[in-house]
Amino acid sequence: TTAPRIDAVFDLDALLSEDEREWQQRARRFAQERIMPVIEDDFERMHFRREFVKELGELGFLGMHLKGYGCAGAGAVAYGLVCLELEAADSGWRTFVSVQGSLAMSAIHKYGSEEQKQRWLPGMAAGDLIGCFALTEPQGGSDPAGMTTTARRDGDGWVIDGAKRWIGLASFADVAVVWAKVEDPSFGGGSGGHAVRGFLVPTSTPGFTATPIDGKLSMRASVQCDLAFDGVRVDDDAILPSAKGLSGPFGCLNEARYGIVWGAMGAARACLEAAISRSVDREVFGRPIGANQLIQAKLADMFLEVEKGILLALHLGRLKEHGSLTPAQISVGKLNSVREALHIAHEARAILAGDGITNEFPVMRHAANLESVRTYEGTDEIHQLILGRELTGLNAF
Ligand code: TGC
Repeated sequence: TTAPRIDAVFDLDALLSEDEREWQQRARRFAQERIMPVIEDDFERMHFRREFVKELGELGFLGMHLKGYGCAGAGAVAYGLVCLELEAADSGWRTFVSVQGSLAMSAIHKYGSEEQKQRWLPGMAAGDLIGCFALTEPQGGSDPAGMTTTARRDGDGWVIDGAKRWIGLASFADVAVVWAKVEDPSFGGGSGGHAVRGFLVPTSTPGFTATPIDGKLSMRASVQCDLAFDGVRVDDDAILPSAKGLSGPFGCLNEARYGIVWGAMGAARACLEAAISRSVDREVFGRPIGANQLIQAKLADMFLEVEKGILLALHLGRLKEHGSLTPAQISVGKLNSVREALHIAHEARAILAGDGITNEFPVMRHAANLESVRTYEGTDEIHQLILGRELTGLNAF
């Protein structure tokens, strides 16, 4: 790996605490020793390695930014560094940590009752239980206010009907955080986004089905599912008491989008590393291709964007630690990191020439994964429009 050489140019380590560097090293070791030896094969076979979940829990990576309930209570920068190192191996594993920690566990931690937190969080932090986050629906993900999944009052419980799509890890999950519209005005019901409430649905509940989506050419070592809710009955205490309206799920998306700001830079760094090592090893016209000015210009530009992206992520992380990070700032980071990571992956593929399309190098896998990362948690265009609204005061949605 040339990662230490890339790190050395800017000495970003100097901006980190010893504790943060330890988190990063721990994640880098897991990525290199556990994920890297198997990832090409898992990607090829569309295999999600369930046994890693427990190991990630033991390392403290699950819900690591949360306090109490068995969670590590680490800082935002430490969490970001873990996302970066995991995604340098594969976006699927950073996605798992995001869905489990930033989405499902955050929802319970932010909005759950004490009983709900005690019931679910310790097992999820340990990797004994898996959670998923069911927001996006089959007709599209950009406008959650238009969701059609409903929860209606039935005696002292709730009955959920509807469908969700692209729900990560749902077929492995023990609990689903399900966002649905309620009709009962005493629970915030009515029309539009204000009627949205969250429910904790054990996946063993009759009427709940999760079907993995086949034919994906991206995130193949991860699992995304179609969900169906066919008269799914849950008790009164399944509702998240403190999430009222769409600000509930958006509060969790903020957490996951923040992790992507860091994670995508890990994928970018891995592509840059592959391009650097190839530039030194591969000879054409009697000398290493890296001795050509055109290749060096590409490497320099790729390096620039990796370093700028990590510095931006670090700045956002420090703002998050001070409690002042805004959704618009997160949009800047998510849009920039994923867009630049994809560009870097494409440039690396070009430097690797024909071999770049094979799984001898991780570059096509990262490029394919990043197409998903670009789309979920707010597409590039959604983040452009969030920023456009911030700059003009005009809402283009
Ligand atoms: P609007 O409908 O007017 O606002 C609704 C309420 O939400 C509040 N809000 C936020 N709160 C906290 N953080 C944010 N980032 C927030 N954004 C909005 C807003 O203040 C309002 O609150 P209230 O109390 O007044 O009701 O919505 P908007 O006009 O603000 O937003 C429109 C838009 C397009 C930006 C938003 O709908 C959006 O971000 N759309 C993209 C949704 C998205 O990212 N979907 C992808 C989900 S990814 C996923 O679910 C996959 S999980 C990964 C996996 O399972 O693998």
